[in-house]
Amino acid sequence: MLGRLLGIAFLVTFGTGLFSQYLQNPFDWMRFPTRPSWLYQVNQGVHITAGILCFPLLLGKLWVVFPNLFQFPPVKGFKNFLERASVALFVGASLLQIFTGLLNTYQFVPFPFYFRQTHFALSFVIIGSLAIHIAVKLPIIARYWTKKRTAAAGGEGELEVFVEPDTRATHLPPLPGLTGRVMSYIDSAPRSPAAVSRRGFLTAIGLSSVTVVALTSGQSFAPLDAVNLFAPRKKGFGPQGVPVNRTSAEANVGQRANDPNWTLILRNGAATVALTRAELLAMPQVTASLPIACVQGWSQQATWRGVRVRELAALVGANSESSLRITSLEQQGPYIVTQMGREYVQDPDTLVALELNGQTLDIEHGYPARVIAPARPGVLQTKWLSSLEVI
Ligand SMILES: Nc1nc2c(c(=O)[nH]1)N[C@H]1C(S)=C(S)[C@@H](COP(=O)(O)O)O[C@H]1N2
Ligand SMILES: [Mo]
Repeated sequence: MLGRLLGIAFLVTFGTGLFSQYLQNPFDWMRFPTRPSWLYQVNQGVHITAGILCFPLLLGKLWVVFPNLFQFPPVKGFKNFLERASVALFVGASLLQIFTGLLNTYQFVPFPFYFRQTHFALSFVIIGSLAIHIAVKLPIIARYWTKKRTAAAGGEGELEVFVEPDTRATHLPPLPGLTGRVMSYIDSAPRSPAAVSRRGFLTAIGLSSVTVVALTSGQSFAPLDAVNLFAPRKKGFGPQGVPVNRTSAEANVGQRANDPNWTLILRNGAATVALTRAELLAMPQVTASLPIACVQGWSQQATWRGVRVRELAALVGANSESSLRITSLEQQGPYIVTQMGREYVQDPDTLVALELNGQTLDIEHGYPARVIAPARPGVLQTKWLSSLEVI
């Protein structure tokens, strides 16, 4: 039962993770939906929540199989070696994945490798070794479900107990009459059945799952905001009611962002236009209600006001096929330059925002101007804009 839930959680995190990865690192031919505007918010909320759920599920599953991890002799032949190696890879990679993933959501990255690349690569190791694991166990799984059906249909016959070779049957309590129940008991029973009952064990896993999700997922899902006690960010907390990921001090942009001579540079080949903040404010202003949705799971709906990006791009002759290269005033760090595909450029809600929640954009949110677009990862919503370049 834990294995099945864990399998679902892993597939969900894998799918949502792939979506997030390709939004940030697309192949040229990739296009993405820009609606609904909360698409990425939900994707990432589900990704992080399912990832957090993996803690009780994976630790519970490991507890169940723990004695099996230390068999003697450790390897019985080549096939057994392959099987055990894939399980070792699976367990090691999964633990590393969820622990580093959790630390990353708290922006605590004490490991000597790039988080995102490692997280991405490990996800394939995990899904691959999981596929091998399931393939190896397929006969047992098939047999389990066949027996269960027979039992449910009231099928008669001998009480047959199927146990894995290493299970010590003497440790089992007296067997009740139902084949399906007996086998599921063996399947998931802790190896010292006297210590914890099956029901007690599952209740503990269930309660801890509900607790960790309830106390953190309010960062992504508004109805649980009130009990969000442990997530790294809280809705509504921060300047202008929006959390901040990287401050202007950390990004070291204060001086350039507050420079009264700041202009937004629009470029298309040789054509260049420079607009002051006053000139931007003199253009038609559009209001859009869009979330900031961080890869780390937290998100916040906000009201943004500013100039349509497609209108600015058109000033330097961009057309509906044009993508943009977006540059920040920041001088260091991985997100100075980002690219925006044409589907976002063309969306009427994609703005160079000048106001947030009815006030001049706070410097922590990207003053003098920032990009905000529907259904994009927060990390691509560039703050402290410097230039938009048609590519
Ligand atoms: N120039 C720049 N823009 C940036 C960042 C940054 O570090 N530098 N952080 C991004 C990330 S990771 C997120 S989640 C959002 C957060 O926006 P906020 O701080 O206004 O809430 O800004 C994005 N824009
Ligand atoms: Mo972010």
